[in-house]
Amino acid sequence: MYRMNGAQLTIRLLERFGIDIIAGIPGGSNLPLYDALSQSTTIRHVLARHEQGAGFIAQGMARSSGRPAVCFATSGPGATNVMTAIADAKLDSIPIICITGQVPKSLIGTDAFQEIDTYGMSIPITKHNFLVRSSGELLSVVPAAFRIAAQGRPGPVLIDIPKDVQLEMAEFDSWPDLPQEKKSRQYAGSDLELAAAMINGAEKPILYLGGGVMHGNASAAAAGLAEKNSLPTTMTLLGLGSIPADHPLALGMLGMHAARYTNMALEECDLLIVAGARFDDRATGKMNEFCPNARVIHIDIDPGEINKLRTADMQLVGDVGDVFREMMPMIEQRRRSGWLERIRQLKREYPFIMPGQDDPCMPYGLIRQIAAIADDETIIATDVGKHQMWVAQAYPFRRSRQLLTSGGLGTMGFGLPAAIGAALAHPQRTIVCFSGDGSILMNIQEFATAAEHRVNLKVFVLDNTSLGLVRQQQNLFFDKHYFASEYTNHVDFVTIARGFGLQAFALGTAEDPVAALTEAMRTEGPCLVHVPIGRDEEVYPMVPPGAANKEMIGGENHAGA
Ligand SMILES: Cc1ncc(C[n+]2csc(CCOP(=O)(O)OP(=O)(O)O)c2C)c(N)n1
Ligand SMILES: [Mg+2]
Repeated sequence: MYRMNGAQLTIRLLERFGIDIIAGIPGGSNLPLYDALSQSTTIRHVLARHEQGAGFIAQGMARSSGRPAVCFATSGPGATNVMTAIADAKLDSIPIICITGQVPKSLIGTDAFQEIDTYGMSIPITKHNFLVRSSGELLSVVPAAFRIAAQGRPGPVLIDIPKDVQLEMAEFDSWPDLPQEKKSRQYAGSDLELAAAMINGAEKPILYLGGGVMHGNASAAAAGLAEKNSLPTTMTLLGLGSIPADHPLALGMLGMHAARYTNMALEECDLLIVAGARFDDRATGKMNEFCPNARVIHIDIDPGEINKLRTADMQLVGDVGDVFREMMPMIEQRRRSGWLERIRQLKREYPFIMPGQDDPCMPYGLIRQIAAIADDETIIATDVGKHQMWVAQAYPFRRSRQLLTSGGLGTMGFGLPAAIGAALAHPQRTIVCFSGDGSILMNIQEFATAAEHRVNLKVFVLDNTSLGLVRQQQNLFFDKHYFASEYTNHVDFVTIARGFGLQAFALGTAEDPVAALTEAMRTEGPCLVHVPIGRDEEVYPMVPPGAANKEMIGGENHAGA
């Protein structure tokens, strides 16, 4: 017979389920949980400086490891502060478990101090949520949270625990087990045969890989299938790295900021094999003009995605890796020399141009230079803006989980705390964060957390004194009417970083920029590198919002095809 209070029970369950780091901030409503956490010998607490930071630290751990990660927040403002990170996890299918304190049950509904309807607020932005009513319930709620967060299409789960439930004693005879993963599978062998026949019979097929390939650990299976049948392969922002950027079949990212040749190849394809992707509008452009000639095979673990935006001619609902492996023997060995030659021709005619790629003080040059210094184990996090798109275009990602970026919600402020989470989960690796002068300010307080834990993190702030991606839209679509997108007060990021206890480098005044970058990358612990960038450096090519992908502007080959 075991006897302990709800808070102790929660911490013991988290320990048993392998959690070794929790990011969070205490407050009145979760103090029993913190008291129990102080007694843990296996869980390390990371005191964030803002609950949104704690949520993104958990995301960084989950995104880089593939395992559920946990964050804590108190009731009221603690809970509301963490909501953005939860919503972000929902849109990118990231398994985090957020445990919030709540006012005692007897005060719920009375507008008590720091009472907010956390359960109600989190319904649309979680995969599932719980309001726990007795300490004994935790024996089933906590295992269920782990199962739901990780199983099938992953996602965030919230557990709201009133303070009296944290203090209530529970008695029980045995510990619950960590639930085994049950794979859902809604296709028959004959479906696989039909899909394989469509692939074998296609003349101009393209494989389209999304974040689900990463979640399903299916990148090796995807590459195997692509190689056997010679399938040119494109990836979404979250799918980057599923096959290496330098793979001969790799077409890079598709959509709004894709290379022209990628979107042109999609125009011509006659079969789209979509795996773990959801036809996001940033990828497809105007939906009814996307891949106009293609039939579609849609492979996804979430049946809700099938036929949501594009009708599938063939659907395979199940684990992406299982589908690829089971289909492999039915796939013919093909060389497709005509189609691959056409792709090479498109690459020659519509090449991807990277202005300044040899200058380490220019966006593309900086990113290529960091890639040259880093190894494939390095984890790259980004914030949201032009710098994010430059990284997606130019960084040669070679494996899944190498890039941590906020795709679906596009949350400025994601980069720094997510990078800290990745660094905590992978202390032996180097973590790089590319941020912008706008985004870094949104969670800059987490530099204190980074310094406190001496994480191996190098933050590059690409400072164009503007909300660059917004300004670019004003340049292109609002007659250069720049409003509310340019900063007049210039922040001294180097001084600020030093104030937080980080080392800092100013690339703008470095005599030898490559040497400065190399030194920064070799610096122990966290550091910041300030990189001045011209306001007018734009991200090209670009599909205007709402336009078809073939209507890209900018980024032409001025030298002539
Ligand atoms: C939280 C949040 N607020 C607003 C936006 C809208 N937005 C998208 S990109 C961007 C500019 C980002 O500026 P910065 O971080 O400096 O990156 P840059 O584009 O200049 O590289 C803004 C305001 C957003 N994505 N997230
Ligand atoms: Mg900027």
